[in-house]
Amino acid sequence: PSLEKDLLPLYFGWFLAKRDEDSLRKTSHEFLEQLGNLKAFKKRLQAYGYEDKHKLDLLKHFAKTPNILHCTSKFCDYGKAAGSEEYARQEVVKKSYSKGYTLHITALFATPRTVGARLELTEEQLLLWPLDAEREVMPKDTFPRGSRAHVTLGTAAEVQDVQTGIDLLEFIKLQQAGREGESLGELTGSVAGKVSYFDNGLWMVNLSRKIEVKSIFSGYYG
Ligand code: 2AM
Repeated sequence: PSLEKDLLPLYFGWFLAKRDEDSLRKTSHEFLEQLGNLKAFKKRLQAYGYEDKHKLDLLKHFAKTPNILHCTSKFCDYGKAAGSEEYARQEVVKKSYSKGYTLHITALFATPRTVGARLELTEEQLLLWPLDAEREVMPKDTFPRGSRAHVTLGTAAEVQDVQTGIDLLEFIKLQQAGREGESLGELTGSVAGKVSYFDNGLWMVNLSRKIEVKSIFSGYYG
């Protein structure tokens, strides 16, 4: 038997194809522009730490954008993260590596910390979703599997990417508690949909038309 072990990546996930990545970045800009221009948004800036509505530019607020748009399925930290070897060893992970998948974006959301796209994973994609993905970051709550699935589109300075999934679960937790959010308007065009506000600067637009993006399941070793 070989003494060499398989190298584990920083993370496994679905990586957006270049064309769809470019277009999702544009969609993200469009979302932030339209959201920032909503009267209802301008009236509720406190959570974002701005007193003066003329000072808030959401595109600037989310100063950091990921180099590669993706949905993380399993954060391995090159093997240091709990459960990463077990994850990588699964037949379904090996078999799916470098395969193409269509991801379905159902909503876009912004919080004072992060902006992201909510994904609805298919049955096939859920096979690649770790059983404890939600519990890992919110151990006290119970969520349907795949609730945390997202693409980070941007983060405020000093905020880590991992926050995006935690913020998404915060929305879902409120929805599970029966809160639908305050209906505060509609966005149009590529980001058409109803805007809901959940206090503390939590904004979500449920897209009238889901956005589909092509991706490749793979590992990031950078
Ligand atoms: P993200 O999935 O929300 O974008 C590299 O840092 C990637 O791994 C990022 O995409 C990041 O967040 C994700 N990531 C970082 N730390 C993580 C953690 N502890 N758990 C899950 N994903 C993490």
